[in-house]
Amino acid sequence: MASYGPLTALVVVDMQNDFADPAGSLPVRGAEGTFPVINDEVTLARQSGSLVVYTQDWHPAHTPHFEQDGGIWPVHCVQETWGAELHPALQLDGPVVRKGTGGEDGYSGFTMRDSASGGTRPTELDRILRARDVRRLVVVGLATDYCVRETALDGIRLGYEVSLVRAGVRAVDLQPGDGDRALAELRAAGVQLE
Ligand code: VGL
Ligand code: ZN
Repeated sequence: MASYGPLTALVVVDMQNDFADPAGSLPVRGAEGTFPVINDEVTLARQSGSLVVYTQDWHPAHTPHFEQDGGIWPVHCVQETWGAELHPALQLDGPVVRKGTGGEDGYSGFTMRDSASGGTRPTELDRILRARDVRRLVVVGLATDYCVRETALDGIRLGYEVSLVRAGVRAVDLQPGDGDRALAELRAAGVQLE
């Protein structure tokens, strides 16, 4: 378990039906094993006075993020559909930050990338954390090699101290080893692996 206090926030990344449920459109292998770990972290974080904030991939029906529109992913987490809902087994006890809402590509909980202009714009996440004077993030969720990776790296870039609970993440592994490579990269970037 990670340690918590008022200056730490737990960031729960994309625990949505399409990723976390075997019936989802982009199921992450082993995701069911993260629920008890993440729910325990949520409980401890809240008991310790930490904010818990959840990210939610929230795509329009067409976006360059999807294979059908020129991207690489099957259709997933489409706004207002079952697949985009946070999984019912997840303990929900804090604000939800949506990303990709305007059809942007990209994976971070902090920023969204406009695939036409290449520019990025921030989500609400950094503002929510700064409003609470948060200095340290504990990251869990899906998927290690995409949204967890990008969110943790952006956290470091933005000046947060960042920890990741290994038992609370799983990888897509489009290429075998992607998840392990992401963890090594995160460690090299200064993320503490717990
Ligand atoms: C994610 C692939 C596509 C993620 C989101 O949450 O890691 N992966 N969209
Ligand atoms: Zn997505």
